[in-house]
Amino acid sequence: MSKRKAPQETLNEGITDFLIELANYEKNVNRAIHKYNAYRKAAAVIGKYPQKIKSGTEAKKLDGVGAKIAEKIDEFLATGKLRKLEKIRSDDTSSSINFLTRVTGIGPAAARKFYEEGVKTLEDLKKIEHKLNHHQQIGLKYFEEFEKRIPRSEMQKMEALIQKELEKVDTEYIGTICGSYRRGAESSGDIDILLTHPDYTSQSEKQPKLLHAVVDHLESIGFVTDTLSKGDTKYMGVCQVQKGEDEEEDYFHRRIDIRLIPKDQYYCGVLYFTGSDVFNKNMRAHALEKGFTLNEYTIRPIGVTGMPGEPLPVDSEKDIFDYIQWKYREPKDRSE
Ligand code: DCT
Ligand code: MG
Repeated sequence: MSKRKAPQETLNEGITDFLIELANYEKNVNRAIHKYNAYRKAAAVIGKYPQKIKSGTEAKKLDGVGAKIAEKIDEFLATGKLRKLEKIRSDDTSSSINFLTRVTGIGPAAARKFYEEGVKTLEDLKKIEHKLNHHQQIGLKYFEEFEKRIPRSEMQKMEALIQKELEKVDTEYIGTICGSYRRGAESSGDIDILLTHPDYTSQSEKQPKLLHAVVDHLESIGFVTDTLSKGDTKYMGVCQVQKGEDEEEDYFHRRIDIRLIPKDQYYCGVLYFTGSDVFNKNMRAHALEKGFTLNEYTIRPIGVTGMPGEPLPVDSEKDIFDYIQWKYREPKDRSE
């Protein structure tokens, strides 16, 4: 999961930017995940709105924009800023905690703990490096590089490389790069790969080797450079494209996650990890209305007792849309 969402380049980017800043504040400093979700939902719906918003009242007509956000939009339109944000930005606790959570491996709770111990800046973190866990140490090592978004051209290069190398390990692998890249984004925060193999289903034994063989191979060719964590089904690490002979500058180190998913759960996984997170929430809510419970693994009908039944068979993303009687939406149309 990437730490920072791309700033939106839309008609209403002033508004969407302040909503995303407020969302991050609620998540990182207050650990108020519902408020975080509410701000992200409002930012997504306003990001797609095709006109320049002229008032809070106009925005309030959109699903996900309530009275409080409408008020903030009015203040922002009238003054060009927001007192609440000005206050948050100038508050030492909020700005320090917010900053610390930008390091991968440091979540809201760890950030608050460091802050209470007097650790507030990158320099402070470097001084207590020995106290950081391995994940956090790598986060610190590549702090500046991980902050940089990955241009689509580089994502395409990595996709070609990964598909080629997967084929070398075993021709039967199926791999998909999900996340914002699959939605067509011009830049991405990280690389989210979903991997499956016909030999591996939710009924078969665990097969961590299927994941580790791929990781080891990507490491052997110098593409994977560091490991943050390596489980049976989820790998988190760091990769880097090797520069060509005619290229001057090194590529940046990038965050890469690889998940091994049973074949029968693959398309629920692809759907979930393609996102966006706001789209996923809306789709899950719609599924519930139609009597299904949907998550990153399965879609199950909810019986009269309210208990979810057995997972339904799924062979494509479209199957999932069909079950809940939703018109299929291409990845590029899944921002909200
Ligand atoms: N996801 C979700 N809910 C979350 C976090 C993630 O549904 N709370 C899903 C949707 C997107 C996918 O996981 C990958 O997450 P990110 O990498 O954080 O999102 P992204 O859309 O790929 O954005 P970015 O370009 O910043 O990586
Ligand atoms: Mg991503």
